Amino acid sequence: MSKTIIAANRLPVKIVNDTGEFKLHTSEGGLATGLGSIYKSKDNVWIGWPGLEVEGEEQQQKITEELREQNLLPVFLDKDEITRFYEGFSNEVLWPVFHYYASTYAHYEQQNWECYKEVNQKFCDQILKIAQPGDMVWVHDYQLLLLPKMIRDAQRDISIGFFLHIPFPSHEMFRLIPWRKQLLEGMLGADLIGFHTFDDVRHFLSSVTRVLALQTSANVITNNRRVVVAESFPMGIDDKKYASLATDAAVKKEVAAICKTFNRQKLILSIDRLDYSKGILQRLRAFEQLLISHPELLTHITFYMIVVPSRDQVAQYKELRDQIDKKVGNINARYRTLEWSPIQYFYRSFPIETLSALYSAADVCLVTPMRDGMNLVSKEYVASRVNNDGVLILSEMAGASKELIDAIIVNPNNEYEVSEAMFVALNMPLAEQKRRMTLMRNNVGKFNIGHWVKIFKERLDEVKQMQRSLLTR
Ligand code: GDG
Repeated sequence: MSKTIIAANRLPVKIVNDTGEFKLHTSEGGLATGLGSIYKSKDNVWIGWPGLEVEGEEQQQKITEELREQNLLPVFLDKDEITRFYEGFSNEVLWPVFHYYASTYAHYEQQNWECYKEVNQKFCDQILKIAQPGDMVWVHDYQLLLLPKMIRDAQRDISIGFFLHIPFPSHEMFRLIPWRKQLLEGMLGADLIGFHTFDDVRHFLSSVTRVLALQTSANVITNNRRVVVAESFPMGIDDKKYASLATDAAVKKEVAAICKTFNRQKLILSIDRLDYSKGILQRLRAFEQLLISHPELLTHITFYMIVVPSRDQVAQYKELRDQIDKKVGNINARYRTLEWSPIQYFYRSFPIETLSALYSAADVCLVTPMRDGMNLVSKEYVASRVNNDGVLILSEMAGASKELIDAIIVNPNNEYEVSEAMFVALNMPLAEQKRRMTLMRNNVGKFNIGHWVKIFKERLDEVKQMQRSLLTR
């Protein structure tokens, strides 16, 4: 009986060090939910880093045993690997280059590259301990670009799928990376390579032909006489979970409390991880522009901005946080009154119930990344609007803008356009809100996370069949 092995940088659980004792917390992330039906059944396994340094073999052994009961297999990383593989290479080379921030934020260091290779090999070694011919391995994201080839070289008779959760940049960006050739070769170890959008596929194919001089026909690449397919699979969310949270009694109580606090003010909401790609500073400037252009809105609107701490060991992220603190402080100091503040800013994470209450309470959701693979927050807002009202403002640089075309689509670099979009959204007639939201809700409901998992797996099976039929010709 063949099995499915999922490999991602992080396990779908978080290990928390509770004063010397390690405790497991389940993750509510979209990927964990979507792949839950796979890794929890039969002999299937999810391999990944538990998100924390665990010292000592005894402790590691104990955690491994606990995780095994949940079909999880840990790859432990030491301090040096966290610094070099995770922070140094994944987040200071791949993340900035793939989000078009090469010149500002990328640092190319040979030692970090060496460590990136070693950690990918560590994942491979774990997989090879359990993989049998006929199994399927589904590798996720930019931290593991080399893994498909490593597995392929060691074990040929296996189905390998790869999915990139962040954008794939244009060839002009990608070619800047000193190790571009090895990275592409690594990805091409897979049989099926998935991206969120067709543009990502296009960029990937263009790099494959220019950097590796391989032959492509439409979206099929011929690599060493083996065909590899690159295709777009826009990731969805668990729409039913957000719809049912929105009608949950406890969440409704929270919504009522939020509405009472803000009286009859209109709420604009944004939720992001701390990241320069999310356009948080530019969004704040657009909000300030709104207050300048439309002073009649003062005291009638509140911008509720949640920024979730992320990668705060990396210097650029600390700096960004300081800049956001300063900008929020400036705007609030300039426009606040005794009873009112234009921005309610939170630098922490919240339980999903609170997010749901905010999605329900917000008249406008502002999602304006400078670049984003997909952006699930935009879809979660839509799924939460069970009354079909509310307005989504969405950056055209987010993968989600290719699907949620009934949002107000903006260029996040154009602060005037974003501020005017906010004005339009705050004044949009209910009938128009409902028309747009209904169309978007249909899309989010139809192309949900279950659909995403299903079509990726089916397509991988088809690619394997195509490879076999080509061999027997
Ligand atoms: C990467 C790509 C792509 C946020 N704050 C809290 C919280 N969240 C949850 C949201 C949402 C998730 O985190 C963020 O997902 P995004 O898609 O918006 O962004 P990334 O983290 O950058 O994800 C992205 C995604 O991968 C999937 O492929 O869409 O483009 O960059 O689900 O709800 N969850 C809780 N508390 C919070 O305070 N519980």
